[in-house]
Amino acid sequence: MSTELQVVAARLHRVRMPLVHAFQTSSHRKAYLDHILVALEDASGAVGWGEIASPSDPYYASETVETCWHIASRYLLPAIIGRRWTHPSQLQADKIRGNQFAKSGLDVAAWVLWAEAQQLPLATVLGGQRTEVVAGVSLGIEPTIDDLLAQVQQQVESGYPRVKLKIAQDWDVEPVRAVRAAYPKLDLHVDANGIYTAGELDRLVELDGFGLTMIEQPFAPRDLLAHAELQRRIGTPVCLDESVETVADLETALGLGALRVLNIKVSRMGGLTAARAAHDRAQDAGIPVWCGGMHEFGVGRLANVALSSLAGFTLPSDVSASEKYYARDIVEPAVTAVGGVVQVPDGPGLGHQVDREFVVANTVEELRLGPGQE
Ligand code: OSB
Ligand code: MG
Repeated sequence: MSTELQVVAARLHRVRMPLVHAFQTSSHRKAYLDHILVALEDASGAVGWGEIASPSDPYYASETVETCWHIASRYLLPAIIGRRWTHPSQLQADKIRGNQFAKSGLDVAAWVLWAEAQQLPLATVLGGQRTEVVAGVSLGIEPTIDDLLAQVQQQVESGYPRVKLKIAQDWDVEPVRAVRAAYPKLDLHVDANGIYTAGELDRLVELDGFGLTMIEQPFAPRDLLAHAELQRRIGTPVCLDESVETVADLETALGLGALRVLNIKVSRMGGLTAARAAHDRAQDAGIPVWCGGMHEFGVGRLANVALSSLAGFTLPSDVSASEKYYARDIVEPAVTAVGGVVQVPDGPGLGHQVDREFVVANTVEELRLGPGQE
């Protein structure tokens, strides 16, 4: 498509929403989230929305909400405002190192604008084939095993066919044993968010006996050799999340035998452009992929749904229905799942309306950048 687009102004909204159920990982606990919505305004008057879904604190990745705000307003937006472009990939901020979450919000907004300009669904312009995608749920660390079993029961009863459990040294073999005993056939996997060290490899080998679909990111992001060593010792596939921020990271991990499954997050990869490239590379290498999540609000969630429509996303995603996370979402209608299946929207762009009034009502900070402004 050769229609020319030009972002003439942009807005950032820092939006705060409480979670329905507080979430605890191996590193932190959250009861509400602040994400930054990005609105890119085209010369035609059209608006493309994206979401910077960075955690508040630098425990999952190195970014925070404040660093994303700084990078987006000081570097990323000034570099695109006023530029003419015909494809979102032309707006990649290659000169700026890292800062994937900040980059992702702008990249998604550009893809949405581009899809809307063609009156096509985001999934279609990405090359997605599926009309529906299968979602699983990610469950945090709970105060007791009974609390965890109640969470698993609630989600399995809602129809989700796959459950992922967050684990840490004091919450691994026992909760996995309990959930496995209660659900012998459930598609179950665990995610450590990098909390184990190479010296604790034997503890992870113990998890090999529970028929898990995968063990996600047991070791620190840069410790690819430990992942490769574990993969040599167990039959359960090792899945990487935090370790892969670029396609080059994936290449290195493949070369080392550090993974058999890849979690692709739009945010962690710096946007849909790079997420799609990682999907293509994994598909070539015969590595199954699935779409991870960051508790996105509706905008980021719909970008995840669109990405999940690509052919290589053969495993259930972490892109559950809005209601698992938020009492009310910022898109209308909210994202729903029936029997764990989410429909890929067939309307233009995101395919759902952004509820601007609700966004404004939940905005705690706002910035507008236009021509001549820094
Ligand atoms: O590692 O996948 C992760 C949430 C916050 C930080 C890291 C992770 C997660 C999740 C949530 O697992 C997935 C979801 O959006 O449901
Ligand atoms: Mg993870």
